[in-house]
Amino acid sequence: MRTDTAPTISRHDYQPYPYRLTQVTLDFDLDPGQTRVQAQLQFEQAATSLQPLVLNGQDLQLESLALNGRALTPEQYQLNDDTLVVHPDTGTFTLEITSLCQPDKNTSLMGLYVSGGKLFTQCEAEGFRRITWFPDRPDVMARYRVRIRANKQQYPLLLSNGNLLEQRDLADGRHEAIWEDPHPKPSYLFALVAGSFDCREQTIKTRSGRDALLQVYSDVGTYNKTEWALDCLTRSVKWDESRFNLELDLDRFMIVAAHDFNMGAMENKGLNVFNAAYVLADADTATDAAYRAIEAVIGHEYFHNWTGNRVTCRDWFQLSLKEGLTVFRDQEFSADMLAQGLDGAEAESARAVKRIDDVSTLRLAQFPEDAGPMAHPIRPESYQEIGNFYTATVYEKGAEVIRMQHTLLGEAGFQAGLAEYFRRHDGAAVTCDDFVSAMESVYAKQNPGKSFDIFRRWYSQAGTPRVQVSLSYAAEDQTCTVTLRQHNPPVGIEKLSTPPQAKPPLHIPFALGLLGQDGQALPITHEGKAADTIVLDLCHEEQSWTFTQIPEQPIPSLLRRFSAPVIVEFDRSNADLALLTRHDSDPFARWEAAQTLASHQLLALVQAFARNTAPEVDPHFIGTWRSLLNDTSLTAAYKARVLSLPSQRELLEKTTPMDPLGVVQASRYLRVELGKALVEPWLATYHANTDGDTPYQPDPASSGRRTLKNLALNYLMAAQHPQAEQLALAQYYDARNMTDRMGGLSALVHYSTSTECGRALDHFYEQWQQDALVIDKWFTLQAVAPTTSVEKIRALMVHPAFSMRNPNRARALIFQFCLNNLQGIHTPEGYAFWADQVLALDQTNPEIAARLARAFDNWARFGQPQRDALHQALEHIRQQPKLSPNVSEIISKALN
Ligand code: 0A1
Ligand code: ZN
Repeated sequence: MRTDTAPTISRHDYQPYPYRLTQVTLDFDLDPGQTRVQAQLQFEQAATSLQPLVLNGQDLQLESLALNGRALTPEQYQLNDDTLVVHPDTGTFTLEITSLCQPDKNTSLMGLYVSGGKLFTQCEAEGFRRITWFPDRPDVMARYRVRIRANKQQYPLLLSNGNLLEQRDLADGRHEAIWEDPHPKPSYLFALVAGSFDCREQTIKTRSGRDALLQVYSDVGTYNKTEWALDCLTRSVKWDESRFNLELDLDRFMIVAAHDFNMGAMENKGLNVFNAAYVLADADTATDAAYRAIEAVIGHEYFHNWTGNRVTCRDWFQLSLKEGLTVFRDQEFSADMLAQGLDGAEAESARAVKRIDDVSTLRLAQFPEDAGPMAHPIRPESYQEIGNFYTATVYEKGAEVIRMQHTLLGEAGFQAGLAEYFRRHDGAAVTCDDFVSAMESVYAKQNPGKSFDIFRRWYSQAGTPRVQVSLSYAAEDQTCTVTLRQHNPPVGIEKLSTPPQAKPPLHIPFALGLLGQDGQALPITHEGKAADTIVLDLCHEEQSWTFTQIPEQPIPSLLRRFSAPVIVEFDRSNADLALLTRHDSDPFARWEAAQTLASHQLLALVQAFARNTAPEVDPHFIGTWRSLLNDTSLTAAYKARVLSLPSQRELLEKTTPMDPLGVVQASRYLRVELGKALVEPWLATYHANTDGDTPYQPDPASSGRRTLKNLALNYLMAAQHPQAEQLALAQYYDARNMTDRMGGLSALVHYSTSTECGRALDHFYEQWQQDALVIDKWFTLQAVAPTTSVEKIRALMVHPAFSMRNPNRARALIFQFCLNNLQGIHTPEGYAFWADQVLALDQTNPEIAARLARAFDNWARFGQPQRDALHQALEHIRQQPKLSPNVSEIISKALN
């Protein structure tokens, strides 16, 4: 049994650091086997008395230590595994530390590590302590000057944050570069990169007329794949100027692609390091989805330059301060890019596509998290391992909490609040509460006497609130009364306290519209204005609003635009949902109505299969789908969203107890039935959205058509239409872009029973074996194929192209199988396989292992036999002698 459980760190225990760090000078002598780092740190007393100086370190070998130029002997300091304590005798002093680290032994990909023969650093959240002894916390900000020395042939390029001051050759084939970053920063934003790269660059003029050099560095030979990335970066810079009034504050902004990377990308000041998957793209190798993801991640990291870097977090409990806000900003950037050149309802519908995708992600990843053992507020109260708190809650729910502030303040008010935030806090390390206060200052001006006192609770309350809706209509005086009632049941550790702690009500902006029986909008008069959509401020447990001059019994359109991260409880008939599906003028709510209808149908099928009764598909449901398919007013991108069935994982969340195999059966059955019943329109849709010979562009309109075409192909394959396999094969072999190629191959992998599928997979491998990102897709396709078993995955793991050390590859095969192949994973062998892989990954990369460990957080909600089997698999992990603190925290919470 494991003995050393990591201590729990609490938000309330925050203490300011007793010293200011005025200057950091780092000398790197790079060598993959052993790198020597000489650090010179200048400190100034910040507390009222002299206190011991505590520095963090991990996997470092200390060579020497000097205080104000005098070497310290081991009796003069305390050194243990993770801290070094020095006792300064003056308020202002310089500490010189020489230490060694071993990049090529560093498989955690935190600190300084080797990837593809190059050297990279990753310091967020606590990686800098693997580089040198340091006050590795975000509220200690300093100016950095960095000298890098390395072999010139092996590492022709030496990069760090800021500006390049000098570069020169040294003896013995080595060279050096000196970088200086004029902006004070916390250690988590430090970066260093060394190696051989292609570089694509462009000089742009920022709004004030300054020149800025934008550069994208990638593997030698991949220059042709960085055009899109540089274009995304340029658009990000322009967008932040035009929409948020924020100008680039650097002369040089660099992005570097790494093949081994734990996350998506990292916003190091002026030197972003990216997972290559979010940099490299061309028509032959990247799908439309990859192009959009690159745009989102490049935007996200760039936007951090202001929201995260200029104003940073006081401590890691405030992570959502930068992440929630920056996710909100990247979501808005992507939505604006989709709506470029459009206006009115067309622009709204284009933006809604992004909103739909974001809400789907939230429901898929965050809602279950908020209902499970890892539930935490967007500003967590405690953690054992901060790496475990880069969660959907902190990021995605955090973004929803920012979005609600945007809704409450309006665009202009939100901009004013943000300007106030920068006015107050530029250059500082602050808290979520500081952000809310800046926003509140504008809100209180707009709404005299009101505050964000209740709104603030979103930062401290876990769980997805439920909003019960009831509506009554009085024909005699043409009034309609809407009552909203909120409750937020206990989640996670809250369930352990008896009696359960009551959770106070939240401030929920609830957007509402009313439709007449003919589907037309019924304007609502609220706060003196008449509008088709109004926003109700729900601040108490229960509130009612009465609207007058409503000429008929209305059908409500609820939580338009998904105005709050809540679950709406309102019983309504499928007939009303069908009406909303056809007429709701809010494109988000319209999609929601179609999804709800589909969920009702799917859940009825799950039940039928569970009871062994004949499955039936409601002809009205098919009718609704037909009318959507034939609706010429919808864009292809929107139509593809509205006609997609809820994912199996989303549906699984709705079954009680969770019934994975029933969900698989029901999903497949409904796809087959929809395919068969609508064969002609699917076929027509397929052909109408085939772009012929036009050269590939990743623009929203043509990628929308490809998405819809591929959806049609899947329905036709599901229905075993006689032409479908030929269409899929032709699409695969003749494709002139990766979206079509993957669309064809994926349809085959999911539905074909012929040997053609295996041949196509072999052909794909042959053709793309040199391209790691494409081969990731090849592994993923097989991981999620319905026929794939544990045995097949084990066979793929011994394929020469598979490596557990590369996070992208592990995610492509292992994570995809465990998370998205319900049929394959929910078997006794599946669970044992999952536990084995968590333990195997934990030996080399605890951050990644802990993510896989979370796959069955919700084990207790499964029916038997899954529940007992999952419990056993979790126990098996818990019993292992040497778990990392990362995995240990996850497993112990799951078993709590
Ligand atoms: N701040 C980054 C996320 C990130 C966090 C940790 C990392 O290393 C383990 C890497 C990146 C972002 O939000 O993009
Ligand atoms: Zn971020």
